[in-house]
Amino acid sequence: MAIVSIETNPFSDQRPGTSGLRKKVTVFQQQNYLENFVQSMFNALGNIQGNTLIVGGDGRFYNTEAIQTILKMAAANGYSRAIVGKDGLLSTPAASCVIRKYHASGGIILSASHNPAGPTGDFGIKYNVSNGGPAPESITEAIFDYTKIIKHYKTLDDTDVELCTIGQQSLGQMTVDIIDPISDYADLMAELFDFSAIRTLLASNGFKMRFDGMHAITGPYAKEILEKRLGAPVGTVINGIPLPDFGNGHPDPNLTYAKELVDEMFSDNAPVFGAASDGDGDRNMILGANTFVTPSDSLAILAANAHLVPAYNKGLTGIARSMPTSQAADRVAEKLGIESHETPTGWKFFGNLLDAGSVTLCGEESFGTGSNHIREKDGLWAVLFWLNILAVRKQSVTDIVEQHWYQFGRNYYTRHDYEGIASDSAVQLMTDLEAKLASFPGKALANRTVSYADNFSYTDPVDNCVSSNQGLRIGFDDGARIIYRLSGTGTEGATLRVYIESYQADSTLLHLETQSVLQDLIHLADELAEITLRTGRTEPTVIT
Ligand code: G16
Repeated sequence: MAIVSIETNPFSDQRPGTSGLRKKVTVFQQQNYLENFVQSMFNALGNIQGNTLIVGGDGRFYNTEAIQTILKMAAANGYSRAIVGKDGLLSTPAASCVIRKYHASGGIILSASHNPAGPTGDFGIKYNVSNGGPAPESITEAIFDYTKIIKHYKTLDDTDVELCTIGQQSLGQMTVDIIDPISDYADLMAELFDFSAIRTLLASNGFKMRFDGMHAITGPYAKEILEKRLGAPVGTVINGIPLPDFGNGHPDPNLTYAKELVDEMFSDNAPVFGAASDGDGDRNMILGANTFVTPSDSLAILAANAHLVPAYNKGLTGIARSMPTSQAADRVAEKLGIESHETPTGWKFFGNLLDAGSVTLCGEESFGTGSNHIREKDGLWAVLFWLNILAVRKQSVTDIVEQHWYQFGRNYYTRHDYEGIASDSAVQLMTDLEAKLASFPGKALANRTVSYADNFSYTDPVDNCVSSNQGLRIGFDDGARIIYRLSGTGTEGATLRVYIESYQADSTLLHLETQSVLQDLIHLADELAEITLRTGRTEPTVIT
């Protein structure tokens, strides 16, 4: 068990994206690729001697191999303790929970979120800091800087750790604790929500729910919490066994990929409540019988009803949303008289606001919602929050959504994704559009007047760090917006995301079809950025 130093050469493509480093499995399998990134993480963190590290992942292909490599390198680099989920499993929210609970100095999470898995699929790695949240840009950029100059990495010449046995082992000078990946997280959920009210709801006549684990990490968590602790009938959780290739599926909980659930929820015999989570358990999709709740509306509705839930009944301090998320939550914050923040895309931008106590709830259009209970977005938490509201209000999901619109008005909202376009055309499209923005304010377009047009830049109110180049925004005098961004999570070519929103307060116009309502803005978005002309695409790959 000697510590060995291995010579290596830098890779040029290890800059972390929106949420860590995500690449094809085959890229990670290159000799020293993972090792270089992990050593660069440790170098960027500085003094890690004697620290505790949490390690776990979403169970996708290459998870356990990566964990063995990481543990040996952690021991060789001076960590004194590693805490690892049994079988190498930890959902992203559970990892955040245990980092906080065991006062670890940080954690390494292995996941490419909702991206498909398997030998030809995607893999990913990210570092979370001691508050349980994703490392801020200052750390991810420092990691990237080290990846460009790395010459050696340190590891241990030792046998693998037994990941399947709960208990303590040693690896060199480091203690390795294999823990149950579910219980700490499930206990936290029981502290936040009224489990007794939810239990009564789930047992009540006529109430039926379905949760789709999409063969990813949340299946065992959902079975433990919904079926065991809350008494939902066995079978409530479908696709509940995590598989290394996610059953060849695409565990992205949206209307396109959660097809089995969506078909059931829009059938004649639909359950009252349906939900799904993603590969690593941090995303959520909420459905009622024949109703899809947009993630932006879901955030607003959770905020407006938070007083009904034990953990939040003393009030919220504020709400934060990512810039492209609809402005629905802002209206709730205004009514509650609390702070409201607009941050760039990426959960890491919520960390400082949560730590400072400026906000209690956060959310993103990309099916992410969470609160100050941890520092990641949390899929099952959102499901339990909705169940708690349903248990207290005793109304259907549809009624709750409609009443919300009557009270606050409706932000019609859609996202159009153009996936797999050539990276240089995508960058050129954004550059050329940005050059035109200054001429837009004051112009009449799509029967509205442009109020502002800019490239979103964010100054963190806590540490004053500036994050620029966060998406092109065109805002109109009636509150409508068109936003363009290039995704930071894809692994092939570029994905252009176009986010379109328009507000309606007239109570006779709240039940229209979203794409039709937004038709003029959708056309305008194409025309201004010349999407069809430049990409040859006549329609988006995914419409949400
Ligand atoms: C990650 C981030 C989210 C972000 C999402 C989409 O989610 O944590 O904050 O909204 O990616 O990012 P992009 O639009 O750049 O693709 P996840 O669930 O993939 O980890």
